[in-house]
Amino acid sequence: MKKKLKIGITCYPTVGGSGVIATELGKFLAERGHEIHFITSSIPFRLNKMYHNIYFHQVEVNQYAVFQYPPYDIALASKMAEVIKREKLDILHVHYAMPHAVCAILGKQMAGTNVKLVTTLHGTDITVLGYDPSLTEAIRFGIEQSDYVTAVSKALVHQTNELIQPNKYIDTVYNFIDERIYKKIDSMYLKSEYGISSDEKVLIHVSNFRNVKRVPDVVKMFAKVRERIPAKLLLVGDGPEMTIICKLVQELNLTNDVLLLGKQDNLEELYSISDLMLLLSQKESFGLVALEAMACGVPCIGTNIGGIPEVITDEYNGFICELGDINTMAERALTLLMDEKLHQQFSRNALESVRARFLSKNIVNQYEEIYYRLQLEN
Ligand code: GMT
Repeated sequence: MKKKLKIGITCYPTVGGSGVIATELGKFLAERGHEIHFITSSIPFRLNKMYHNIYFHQVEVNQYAVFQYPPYDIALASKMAEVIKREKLDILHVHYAMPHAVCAILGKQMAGTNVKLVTTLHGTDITVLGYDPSLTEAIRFGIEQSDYVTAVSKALVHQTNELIQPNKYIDTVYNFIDERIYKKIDSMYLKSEYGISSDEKVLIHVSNFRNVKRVPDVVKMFAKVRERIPAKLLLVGDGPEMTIICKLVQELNLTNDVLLLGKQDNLEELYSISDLMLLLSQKESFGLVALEAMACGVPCIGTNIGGIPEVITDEYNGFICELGDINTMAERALTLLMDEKLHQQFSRNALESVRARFLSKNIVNQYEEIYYRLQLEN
């Protein structure tokens, strides 16, 4: 029998795909008997159940008058060192090169042990920070000094190599969802609660409403669909673009047809009443929300950007369109929504894609194998 490992995990614990993946991975690993130590600034939001072998170590960041900025990075490195030593960690798996991999390298040095460092790149650390020349060296350092580096899509591996040019192999390990939660369920009662009639098609977009998510494109594209068929758009989430979106919805006379639902838990209930998911981003290393929707049998329309075409397969479980081409997006949406048989086929294909390529068991196996391989190097 293989040794159970002691694994530290650091991520941004607030809402966001990277925090979700880090937390779900920790939970799955704990179910396999490993001992998991989250080292984060607050309890990861998906850690909503007691596990006897999951521990939480809070990074306390104090504000001192002498510092212009609170020293999060140093406080994190120091906490990592403390946990690595006291808990005798075998692995420290950090999500995001900046600053987490760099903090982990420092924490490992402080601890003076041979803990193995795994870094997972999620996107923003490369697709946004990677363009900032003041950070390139730090990102490269974080990647090169990690014992193993993964990225959540082939596109992100490619982009990292182009932009950062690290002297390091980067493996692709796709994201996953918990299929026990993300599956089609009966939540039809929600339709009547939201005032959606049975002849209306439901489109859904879920994001943090940052500029890169192109939510205005979602609304404009929906307006074109709405001109042809009865439909409702569910906008789920909140963020900096919300005010612009509210205005746009009013300008396009869509207030009765666009439901601004804000941040929501239990997304599977919303996906289960949806006919189509829209992910029209201009930056997206993976697109976890598309995978969540697909697991509930919802076909998707996505842009030809980053890792999206690795999740949504054009003309199989959805459609891939060029960024900003809202006319084609609307045409593709109508093709699918007006053809019941095609929609059913795409819906089945979406479920099959999740089973074939993103099954949690297989993805967690991949991470576990990486950890065990690194142990052999000790
Ligand atoms: O999409 C965001 O803005 C949040 C960000 C995050 O840190 O959670 O998401 C990134 O990581 C997710 C999980 O790997 C990916 O599904 C998202 O595509 C990626 N976001 C971007 O690349 C913009």
